[in-house]
Amino acid sequence: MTNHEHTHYSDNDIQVLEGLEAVRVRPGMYIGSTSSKGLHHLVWEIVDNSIDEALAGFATTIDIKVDKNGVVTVRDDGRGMPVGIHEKTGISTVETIFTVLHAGGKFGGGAYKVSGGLHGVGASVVNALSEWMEVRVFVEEKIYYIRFENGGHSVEPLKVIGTCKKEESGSEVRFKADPEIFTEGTDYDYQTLYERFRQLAFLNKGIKINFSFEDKDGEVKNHTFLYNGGLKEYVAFLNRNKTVLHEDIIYVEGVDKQTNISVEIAIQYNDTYIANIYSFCNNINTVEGGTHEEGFRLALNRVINKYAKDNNFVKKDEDTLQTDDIKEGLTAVISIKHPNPQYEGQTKGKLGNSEVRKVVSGILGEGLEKFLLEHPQEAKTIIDKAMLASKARIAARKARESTRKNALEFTSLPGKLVDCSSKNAEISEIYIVEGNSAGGSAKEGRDSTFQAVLPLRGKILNVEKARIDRIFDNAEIRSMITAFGCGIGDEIDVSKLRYHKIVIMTDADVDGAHSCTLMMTVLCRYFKPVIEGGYVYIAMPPLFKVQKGNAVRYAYSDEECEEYKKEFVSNYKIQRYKGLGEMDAEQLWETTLDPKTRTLKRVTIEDAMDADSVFSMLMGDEVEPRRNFITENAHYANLDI
Ligand code: 28F
Repeated sequence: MTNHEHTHYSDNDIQVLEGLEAVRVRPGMYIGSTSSKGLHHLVWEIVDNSIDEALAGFATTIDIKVDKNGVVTVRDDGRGMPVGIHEKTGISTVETIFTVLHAGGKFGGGAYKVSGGLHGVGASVVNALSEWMEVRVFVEEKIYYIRFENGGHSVEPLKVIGTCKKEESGSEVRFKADPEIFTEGTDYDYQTLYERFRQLAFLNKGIKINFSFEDKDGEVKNHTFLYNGGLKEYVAFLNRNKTVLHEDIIYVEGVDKQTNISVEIAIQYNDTYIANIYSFCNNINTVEGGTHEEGFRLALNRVINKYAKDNNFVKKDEDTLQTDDIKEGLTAVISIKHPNPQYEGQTKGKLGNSEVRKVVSGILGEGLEKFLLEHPQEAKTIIDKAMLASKARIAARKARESTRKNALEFTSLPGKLVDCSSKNAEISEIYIVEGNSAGGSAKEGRDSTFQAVLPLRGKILNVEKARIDRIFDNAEIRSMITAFGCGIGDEIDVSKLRYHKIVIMTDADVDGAHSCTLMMTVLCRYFKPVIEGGYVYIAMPPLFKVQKGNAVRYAYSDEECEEYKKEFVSNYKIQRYKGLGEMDAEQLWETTLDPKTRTLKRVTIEDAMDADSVFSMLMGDEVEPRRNFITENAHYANLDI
C-alpha cells in the first residue's frame, strides 16, 4: 500500500480501508473462490446493482462491455448513484458504496436489494479485488468521476469532470480485476457471461441488456437480450428443440400484498417423459428447490386433479394423479422476488422461507385454474398425458420390483463387467467402453488392481425417448445399475457407489461423441447425484501418435499434431487413431488409462439447463440443429456440461 495516494483520508477512513484489506486477505470468504468462478462474481455483483435499479423502475437498459485486456464496463440508465456527502462517513455516497463493506445493505434507504442475495456482497468487494476501478455518475447534466487503485484506494475524492445531457442519467462502473488475487488469470469466459446475461434478461422482462465481448484476437461479438414476454419466452426457449404439446404457454404472475413477494411462473408440456423445473429467488437459481417449488407442486397437483374430477376424466377417488405423473414432460420456470430470502441446504441453493409455499400455491392455483377453464383442448392433452404416465408408473413399479428381486436373487455382478480386485471405492475406477474390441484392449491394458471395465454392446438406449419402465428393461442400463451398486433415480445412495471414478471412454469421432452423449444422458437423468458428486469423467484418447525413434508424442488435436511435427522437424512417423480399437493394450494404457499420463475431463452439471438443451438437440427429432452441433463440436471437450 502506498500512503501518498490517500492523504485526504481521516482516521475514520483508515478503518474503512482496513475493511477492504480484509477482503484481500480472505477473498474466498466474500466471493466463494479466487478461481475463474470468483472472477465472474465480480461482474455479477456490478450488474446486479444495475438490475436492482431497473427493477426499482428507474433504469431500462444495461450495457456491459468486456475488452480483451479484461476491463469490464457496466452502465445503466438509472438515476445515478447519490453524489452528495454521506451523513455517516463524511465522504460522498458514491465513495462510501465502493469503500465500505456491505454498504449496499447497511446504508440502504429502505428499498431492499432484489438481485443477488446469495452473492450480494456489495460493490466494495469488487473494488477491493480490482487493480483499478472507475465510477462515473451521470446526473443533473453533470458527469461525476472517482478512481480507485490498488485494491480500493481512491486516488482523489469524487469530482465533476464534465457535462452530459439531462436524459443521459445513470451509473457507470469500469474495473480491472487484480491478477494478483485471481489465480486462474483475469480472462472472462464468453459463454459464461453470455448465458448469465441471457438468463437475467429472461428473468427480468423488459430490461434490455446489451453485451459486447472482445476476444483475444480483438474480434468483437455483440448481443442484445430483451424479453418482453419474460418467463413465457424462457420456457419457449427451453423447449425450443422439443415437440410441444400446446402452443399457448401457461403463464401466471402476481404479487402478494401482505408479504410483498412477487411470483412469476410459466409452464409448457412437451412430448418427452422428463420434468424440467427451474426455480429462482431474486434471480438466483435455487438448484436445491425449496418452498417456492413446494408451493408449485401443491397447486399443480390440486388444480389438475380437481379439473380431472370435475370433468369426468377420472371417476373413482383411487384414480388420483400423482405429482410425478403430472410432471411428466413438463417444462416450468418459477421465479419469485422476496424481500428477505433465507437459503438453506448444502450449497445454500434451497429456499427456506415457509410463507412462500402458500403464496406461490395461491397465485399459481388461481392462474392455472383459469387457464384450464379457458383452454379445454390443452387441458385434455395435459390430463391424458398424466393419466398415461400414471399407468406407466404402475408398470414401472412392477418392473422395478422384479429388477430388485433379481438383484437380490443374483447378487453377482453383470457378466460383462471385468471387475478390479480392490474393494476400496475411493481408489476404484470403472471404464465404460463402447464396443467389444475397445473393451478387449481396455481389459488387457488396464491395471486390474483398481480399474474395472464394463464394455457396452452397441448404442445404449436413448432415455429421453423412453419411459421409465423400458429403462429398467434395458440390459446395458441394468449392467450399469448393478456395477455401480448405488441404485438409480430417487432411490440412489451415492455412499454405496463402488467406484469413485466412472470414466466414459468412446472413440474420438462423431459416433463416439454421440455414444458419449447418450451415456451422459443416462447418467444425467438417472444418476444425477453421481455427476454432482464429481465421480463422472470422460476419457480423452489422443487422435495422433507422432514418433521419432524412441520419442513419442500423443496429440489430441490437429494443431497439437502440427506442433509435434515441427518439434521433430523430419523423419517422424504419424499414426492416426480412428478408434480405440486400433490401439494395442500398451498404447491404450499409456494414453488413456495410466493415471500418470492420461487426460480425463470431469463432467460437472454447472448449468443443467444447457446440458439439457445439448442433449435434446443431439437426440431430439429435429435433425438440423443436431447436425450443426455435431459438426461444430466434433471434439467433445466442448460439450456444455
Ligand atoms: C454500473 C452499476 O450500480 N447502479 C446504481 C443506483 C441508484 C441509487 C443508488 C445505485 C441508496 C442509499 C445505497 C439513486 N437515487 N450500476 C449501479 N444505481 N444506488 S447503484 O442508491 C444507493 C443506495 O444508499 C439511487 C436515489 N436512490 C437510489
